[in-house]
Amino acid sequence: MATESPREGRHEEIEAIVDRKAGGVSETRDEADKYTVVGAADRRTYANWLTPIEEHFVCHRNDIPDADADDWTVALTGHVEGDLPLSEIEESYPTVAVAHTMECAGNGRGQHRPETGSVQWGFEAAATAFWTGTPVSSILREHGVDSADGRWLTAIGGDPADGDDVFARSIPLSKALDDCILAYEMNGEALPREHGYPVRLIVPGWYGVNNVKWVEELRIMDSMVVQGSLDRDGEHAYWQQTAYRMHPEGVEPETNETVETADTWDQLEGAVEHPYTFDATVMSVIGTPSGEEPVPVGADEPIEVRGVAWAGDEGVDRVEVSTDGGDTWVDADLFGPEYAGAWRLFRYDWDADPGEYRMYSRATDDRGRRQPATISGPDDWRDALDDEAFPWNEGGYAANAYEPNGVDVAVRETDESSSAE
Ligand SMILES: Nc1nc2c(c(=O)[nH]1)N[C@H]1C(S)=C(S)[C@@H](COP(=O)(O)O)O[C@H]1N2
Ligand SMILES: [Mo]
Repeated sequence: MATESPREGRHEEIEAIVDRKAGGVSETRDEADKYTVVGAADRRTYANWLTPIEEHFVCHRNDIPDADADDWTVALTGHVEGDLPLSEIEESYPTVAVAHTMECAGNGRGQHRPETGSVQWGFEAAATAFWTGTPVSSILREHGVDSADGRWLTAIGGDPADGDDVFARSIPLSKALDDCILAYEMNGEALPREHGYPVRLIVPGWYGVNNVKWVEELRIMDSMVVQGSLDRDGEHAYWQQTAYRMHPEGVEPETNETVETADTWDQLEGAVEHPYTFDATVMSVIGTPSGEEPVPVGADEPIEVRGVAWAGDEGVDRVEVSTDGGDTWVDADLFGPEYAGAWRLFRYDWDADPGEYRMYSRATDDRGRRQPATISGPDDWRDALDDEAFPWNEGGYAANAYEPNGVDVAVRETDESSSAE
């Protein structure tokens, strides 16, 4: 199992990433430095649809493998067999680009009270990029797989493990054939090493952990990964069956070979005893006003409240904004690009008088599921859902409460005498 001690070199690596990111991201630590993590530095990242690489958060557990695109190969195993050099993936198959809102399943973990372990993210571990690559379906069809038949695709990262665990994640083969890609570019540039160079899996709308970086093996299986599934040493199922599962304190989640639904919220409502973090739960963040400085307001000039909202495999149906701490709500307009698996922009023209305001946004997905107000205490588990609260869970996963993401904004009268006209 992975060790719990901080590792040499971890801080240097984080500093190097922050340097490459030109200050667009900030360091976020977990107490034992087990993860390499940096998050978006600024709420204003969430006022825009496309997240520049420089502002895209980073999160992984192990050291970044020393990789060379020229001799990187992805092994096809399980119900398929083959070795795919990266050059063949790039040249022999169609090239596509997909938009994907990547959200770490631990986004919002820092809002759990009492605190849970690991990286104390606020809302800064979410971002939207265009990823260029090859459809998984094109590769698998070529190898004789063109229907899912209830099977699973397990992607394995080439990152050297800290302990003896293998970074392996399984997704339903139906999702993989539907819209997943093996990506080798991000926002039109070669994949940066911290984002998975030379090739990673992109699972549109699904939590970051499913988007395996540095992919070295794709395995078609009858079940999701359990111990013994892989032809290699070590712990196979840690990242699928133990970590990234939602459960109350002190509970060891049960191992499953399959689940009746991959929808994370349906699982949370009871379909699976201890849900897997698959597609993202409905969520929104206000990007501007950012609350960092007072907003000047003149007569008849509304303030544009702008942000982003996403809902995993679902569409965003509605975003409401409150400027009075949740007492009253108004509908915002959705606008801009509309891609499955990526967030929508929202805006609301706010006629504000000078004063101090507590602002919230809350989104509803197209199945009518709305962000809860708060995160419950540790004893409630699923019952929290009846009280419009998100269930506190020991790993701090999939949180989407709106109150902890609110922003305090001061509105000030424009000083007419100092204006240039
Ligand atoms: N091989 C590998 N892939 C990985 C991880 C990892 O530790 N190893 N971390 C996952 C997690 S938890 C997240 S949130 C995303 C983050 O992707 P990003 O760093 O490109 O934002 O990568 C995922 N893919
Ligand atoms: Mo993550």
